[in-house]
Amino acid sequence: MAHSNKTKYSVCTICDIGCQLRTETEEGKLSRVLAHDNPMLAANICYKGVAAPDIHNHADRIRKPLKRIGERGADRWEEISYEQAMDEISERLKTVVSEHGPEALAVSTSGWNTQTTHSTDRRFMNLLGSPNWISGVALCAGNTAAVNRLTYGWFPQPDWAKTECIVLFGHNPRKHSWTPIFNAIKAARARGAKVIVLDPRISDQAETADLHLRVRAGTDAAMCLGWLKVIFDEELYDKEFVAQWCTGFDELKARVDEYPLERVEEITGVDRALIAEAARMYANAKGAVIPWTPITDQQISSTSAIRLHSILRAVTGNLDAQGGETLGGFNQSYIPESEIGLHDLLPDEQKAKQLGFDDHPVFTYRVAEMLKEPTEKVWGFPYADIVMGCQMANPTNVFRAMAHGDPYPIKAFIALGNNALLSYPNQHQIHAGMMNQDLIVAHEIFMTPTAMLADYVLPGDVFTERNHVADSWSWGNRLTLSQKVVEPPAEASSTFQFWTDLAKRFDFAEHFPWETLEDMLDHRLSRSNRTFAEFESETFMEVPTPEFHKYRETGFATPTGKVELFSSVLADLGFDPLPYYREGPALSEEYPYAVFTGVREDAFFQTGQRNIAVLRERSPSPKLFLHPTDANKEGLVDGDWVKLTTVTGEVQAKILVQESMKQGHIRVPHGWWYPELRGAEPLAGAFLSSDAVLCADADEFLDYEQGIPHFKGFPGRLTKIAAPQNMSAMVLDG
Ligand SMILES: Nc1nc2c(c(=O)[nH]1)N[C@H]1C(S)=C(S)[C@@H](COP(=O)(O)OP(=O)(O)OC[C@H]3O[C@@H](n4cnc5c(=O)[nH]c(N)nc54)[C@H](O)[C@@H]3O)O[C@H]1N2
Ligand SMILES: Nc1nc2c(c(=O)[nH]1)N[C@H]1C(S)=C(S)[C@@H](COP(=O)(O)OP(=O)(O)OC[C@H]3O[C@@H](n4cnc5c(=O)[nH]c(N)nc54)[C@H](O)[C@@H]3O)O[C@H]1N2
Ligand code: SF4
Ligand SMILES: [Mo]
Repeated sequence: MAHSNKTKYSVCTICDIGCQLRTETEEGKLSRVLAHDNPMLAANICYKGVAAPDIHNHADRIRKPLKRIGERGADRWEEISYEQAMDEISERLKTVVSEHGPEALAVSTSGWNTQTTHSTDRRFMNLLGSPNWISGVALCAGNTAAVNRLTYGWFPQPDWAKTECIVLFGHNPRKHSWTPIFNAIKAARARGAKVIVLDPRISDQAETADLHLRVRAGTDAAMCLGWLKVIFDEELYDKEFVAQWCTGFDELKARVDEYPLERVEEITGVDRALIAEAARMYANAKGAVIPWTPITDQQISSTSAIRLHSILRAVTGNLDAQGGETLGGFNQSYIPESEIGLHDLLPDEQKAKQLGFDDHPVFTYRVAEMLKEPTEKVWGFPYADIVMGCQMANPTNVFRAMAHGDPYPIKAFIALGNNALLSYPNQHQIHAGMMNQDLIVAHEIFMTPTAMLADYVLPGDVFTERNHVADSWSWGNRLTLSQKVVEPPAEASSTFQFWTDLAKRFDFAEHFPWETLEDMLDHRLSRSNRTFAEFESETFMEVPTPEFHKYRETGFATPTGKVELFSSVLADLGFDPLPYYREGPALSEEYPYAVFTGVREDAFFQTGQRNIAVLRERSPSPKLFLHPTDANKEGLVDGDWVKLTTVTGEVQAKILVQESMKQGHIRVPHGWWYPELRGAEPLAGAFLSSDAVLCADADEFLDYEQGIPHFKGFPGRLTKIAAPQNMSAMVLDG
């Protein structure tokens, strides 16, 4: 798609869906961010994107490297030069490596906001010898990608343009939450596509859905088994595809027979007739999709639930099919992140030290190595690091190693564009782990609670201050131009620069041959004989037309070359090769409510933007949703403050009584801290209202195969408290 040279296009990274937006500048500063001028893309903007100038020009942006001068976490700093910071970081990292080995370095990042390739992290770590890279995507699309590979070797994307039926397992895109997906669903509905929503609440998507199944939180795997029961019993599956392309049908069928609808109704709380109706609607549609959802990424039966989505796609003939879901493979004209990462350079013995490798291997190197051969055969390169999620360490194992040295110590921790303290389960353990480090570096744009715990805080640039070509996280194969429109302030720079400058100090310079970010983009575009400058002048976006049924030529990228209904990889690892339902930790008199985290807030992305006035005024305080019956029982009314307690801790928040909530359930929001309490409360109130305080990561809360925590329906109790003294009027009134 060509464009006029005057308009600048940047990919918004305030959230991770990456809308391409237009930018305007005034006197060298970003002044306005606007909707796209291409009518197909013009609706893809939300008020966070519009607020980009408020974020990028904010007075509190970190502009100079900071070095800790007080106790760790005391939030006292001196400004130092970038060169001094990099020299000291490099020396201290060398000391950690010489005392504890290279695996004592852990890096945490979610990659999309720092944008300039997470694979430079991996490249540096692989050269150094550390496998311990973790990411928020372990609880998001990254782990889904890894689990999808078990069944058919890639992570598909919905064919939004042609689908006739959309199934949303919780996933609730809205005008200001993943706007492009919201728009895609809206357009499909306008064409007549049906929407089925599975959600304990009457969510925004549920309100307009054709069918709404109000599942009990955490029971999605059981629901899918019920759907398969109907689909098999009523012979609604694609027999030809199953016969030719799937292994393990009989074993799967026997497993599914263990889930008659009476049992599924009992587990999920949904009427069996409605379960059957939904299964039929999905299976009978000529092209149906189950778009990715974080809901099944974050529950105790996560691996089974994600596998069941994969299996449903396959047996109904919706895999790699028009109106169903497409398997894209690597973009052929852009060197993928997977290649930049140099995963083949990390020795096997270091890969085997990756935390999680032994006990929860599904998204670690252990499975990546098992899938290497078929991946190379089908997709042309052995390491498919889709959505950054396919060769990660397990976060819980990493924080245990940081806190307790078990099974070996992690002593250096680098967080890049990730507020790690609040972004995984069991915040107390993360905190203990961080307090036990010899070196912490945070690459950040604002002073977050995580950055407050660092030895060095490096000022990050933002998406309007660097060039990039976004590759849909190696998931789809669209290429999207993102242009630098202003200079970064003072000494702010990219994570690419950070790794390049660290590599020089470690004698890895030959593997970091690029002087500038644009050099690296030139390298990545060299496969299609273009430079970044040429790409930039020719196009703003390349969208290859999806191809279907490619497996007929190549087979699937699994060990058997087929869709593995019975997973040979899980069998080899000693796990149940067939999907199953596992009940989460039981509610009790002491903890009578099923708590779930999530329901993203329109105004913020995850733990961010609480300091941006135009956004914060839309959502001034954290809210727990409660059904009116439960509120009555607890003697609570709207606006009361409560303490919510679980086995790992307690947080405070306001009550929002909602008819739309499911009885017996409580919603707790993600990511709350109070930038305005910096100086008044330790770590700016990071422990006051953060969901990570409540989420346990003891074994009985973890999915077996991936070690993913149960965020959907864990036990908790409520106690009414007085309005807190330390909060501002904005929080108390809002
Ligand atoms: N407890 C708990 N943990 C969760 C979740 C949950 O619901 N509960 N959700 C999970 C999910 S779904 C996801 S996607 C992940 C999200 O995890 P992340 O995407 O890592 O999100 P945050 O942890 O909020 O960290 C983003 C940080 O990046 C900074 N930042 C923004 N832009 C830039 C930039 O351009 N450069 C630099 N250097 N920094 C930047 C922001 O200031 C912010 O502090 O978290 C997961 N973790
Ligand atoms: N404004 C804004 N938009 C965002 C984000 C943001 O932080 N802010 N984050 C982005 C990211 S990284 C992600 S991962 C997505 C997440 O966004 P979504 O995929 O929409 O997920 P949530 O908003 O957490 O929850 C969606 C629904 O799941 C329901 N639910 C809770 N427990 C269960 C369960 O056990 N089963 C089922 N079936 N449903 C359940 C909830 O009631 C809720 O209505 O949002 C993206 N969009
Ligand atoms: S939905 Fe909003 S925050 Fe997310 S990328 Fe698009 S404009 Fe940015
Ligand atoms: Mo996410």
